[in-house]
Amino acid sequence: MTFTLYNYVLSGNCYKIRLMAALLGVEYETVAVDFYPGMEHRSPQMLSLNPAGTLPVLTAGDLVLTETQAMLTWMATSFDTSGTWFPAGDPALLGVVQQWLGFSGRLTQSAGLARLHSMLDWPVDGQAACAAAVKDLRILERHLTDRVLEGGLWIAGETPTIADVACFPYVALSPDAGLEHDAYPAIRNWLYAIRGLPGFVAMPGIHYRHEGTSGTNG
Ligand SMILES: N[C@@H](CCC(=O)N[C@@H](CS)C(=O)NCC(=O)O)C(=O)O
Repeated sequence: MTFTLYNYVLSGNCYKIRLMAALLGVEYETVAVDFYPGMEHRSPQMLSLNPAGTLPVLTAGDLVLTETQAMLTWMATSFDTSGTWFPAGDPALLGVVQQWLGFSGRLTQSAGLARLHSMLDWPVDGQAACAAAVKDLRILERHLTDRVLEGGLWIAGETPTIADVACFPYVALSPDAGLEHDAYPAIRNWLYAIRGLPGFVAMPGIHYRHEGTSGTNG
């Protein structure tokens, strides 16, 4: 079974799906959507798939998913043979994963909007989005610092989960909105670890761990 991703290459949310597919080694098809300047995500055809008018959209047969967190859950439970990306058998760990999936939604509304405002002049309050993004970066930095003190590296548990994939893009892309990572050593360490995962793929603004290895694992 494969799936189709309605995709915009500069979208951090679309990238979450491309990254998850690459980490799981899953093949899929893409339909390019001209998000900017075409605003094609709000075309009648796209609104009939996703009335919310957002990207990404994932289809697999009759299944239509319009929320990134649901897509990551579906992909991990459908394609991950290790069972570690979505630890369904460990209620406490799964609770933490779900908590940080929720946090990834906050990041879309903070760092994601700050970036859209900065890059595409998106009509939102850029200062408010940046302030919210700084608050979220500090929350994540504190959490990842605690994880390191516990001997951990990932957001939840001993291996990367869909929570890491969900939180990664808008944190990695925050310099696009002028929010550098100098003050966040634990975040920098975590970003570096994700960029080194087997199968990792880059996107504009997020490079491979070792420059010069474009297209292959860093
Ligand atoms: N809750 C959605 C949000 C997705 C989202 O905000 N996508 C952005 C692109 S990265 C978008 O389509 N924004 C267009 C808009 O809000 O008009 C999800 O998690 O998939």
